[in-house]
Amino acid sequence: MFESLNDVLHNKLKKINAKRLHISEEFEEFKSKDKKYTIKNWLFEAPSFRKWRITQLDGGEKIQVFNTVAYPIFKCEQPILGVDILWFGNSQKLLTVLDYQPLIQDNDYLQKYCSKLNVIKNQYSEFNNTKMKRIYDSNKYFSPWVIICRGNKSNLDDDLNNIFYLFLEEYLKINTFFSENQFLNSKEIQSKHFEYDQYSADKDPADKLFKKFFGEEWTAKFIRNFLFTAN
Ligand code: BLA
Repeated sequence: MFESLNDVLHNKLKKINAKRLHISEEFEEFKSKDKKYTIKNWLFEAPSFRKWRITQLDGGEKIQVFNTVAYPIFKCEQPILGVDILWFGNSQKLLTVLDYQPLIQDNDYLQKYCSKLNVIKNQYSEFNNTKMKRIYDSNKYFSPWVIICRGNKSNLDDDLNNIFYLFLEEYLKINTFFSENQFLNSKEIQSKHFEYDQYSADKDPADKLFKKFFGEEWTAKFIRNFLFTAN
């Protein structure tokens, strides 16, 4: 599932001259012992992005996940792109979280780099939810306009592809339109990126799933060496 999102993203990556990087075999594709769960990962680097990772988890009817994070180069203060999309087949529930994840919560920064999200979400009422449960702090690395949908099959079939396309398109425009930093220098950007990884590694509810499917040892390595490497 989510092949179409992955295709859209791979095509965009080609357009921005992204280069696929080698990753270790056990992260490229890994199966649970019972073969019910398969995780696949891709890693890219582009002139404006020091790291762009993609994860797809195929758990058949039970769970499907598409997750991607883009880290701009340290010279560039724009938000980190964060996407977490989950489909739970048994309950037919969709959870999507799409955000231009701000490095700081300064109002001018948020307006400049994140406010396009509001324009996008206003076109899709089912995605116009900003309320989070208490897993993450909504004021830390999330924008006021984070696009959240707790939806169903119709949201998955009708809107998700369009909204993902727009979300990606607008994010890449930020990168072309604003080349000068106004709020942070490279050193500050770097430390924000590392703090983001540390914070996310601490909070990400994915590790429970991964441990259950793929075991403690693989999960610890995966989180530290692929998802949130802080480098
Ligand atoms: C929530 N993400 C979740 C949940 C799970 C995952 C199990 C809780 C589901 C629930 O509340 O019903 C699972 N996260 C994963 C998996 C991966 C993962 C399998 O990263 C695989 C790599 N999460 C991110 C990124 C963002 C993010 C980049 O990894 C930013 C957009 C957001 N995930 C996010 C948020 C929630 C969540 C905000 C909670 C939603 C809420 O509070 O309502």
